Amino acid sequence: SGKRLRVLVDMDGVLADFEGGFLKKYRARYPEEPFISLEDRRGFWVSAQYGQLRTDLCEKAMSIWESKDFFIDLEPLPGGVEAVKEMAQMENTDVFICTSPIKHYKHCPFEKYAWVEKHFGHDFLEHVILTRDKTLITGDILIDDKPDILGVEAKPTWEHVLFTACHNKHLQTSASQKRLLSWSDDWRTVLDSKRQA
Ligand code: UMP
Repeated sequence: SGKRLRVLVDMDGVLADFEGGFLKKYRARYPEEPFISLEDRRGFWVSAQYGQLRTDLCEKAMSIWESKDFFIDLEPLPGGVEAVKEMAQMENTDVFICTSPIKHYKHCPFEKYAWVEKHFGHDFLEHVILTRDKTLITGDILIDDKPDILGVEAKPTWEHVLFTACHNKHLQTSASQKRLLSWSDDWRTVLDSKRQA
């Protein structure tokens, strides 16, 4: 078809190592407290699993990503920045980084823009969408590690491609749910299958 393909790419857990960055800073700040290894992570919400471990650990976990420099210091996940740069250069392809900021807004939205500028360059800020509701954003594909992406739009235009992360790798997903195991996986074929659709 002659139509352009619009790809939405999530940030935390897909381009930026939220889980690794969290665990490193949590252990440094709370060295005496129990923690959950990445191997033992289950469920999208880090705060929920820490809260189950011990009630007060929920807010200790939250204090980590609410702190200054948490989001800007996140390491890129292997191959992600390169893949998005390559997508942005592809013919008939529009790519946007689509990410939900936390409601503690003092640092997070600023640092998300700064992270994109640092790793993609200033011009790529044109390609950033901050939203708490991704169902409102139209696109052909959304690459995201969150298993359930819900919002006010019951029928989002995009097909959700689940990006594998420590918290979702054990999940049984439906036969129709596409997965990308990492950025070494065949993301180009995932895009091409939507172009033909
Ligand atoms: N987040 C929380 N609590 C958690 C885990 C993550 O608030 O337990 C935040 C980090 C991100 C946002 O800012 O939620 C997730 O955004 P998306 O990856 O869905 O864009």
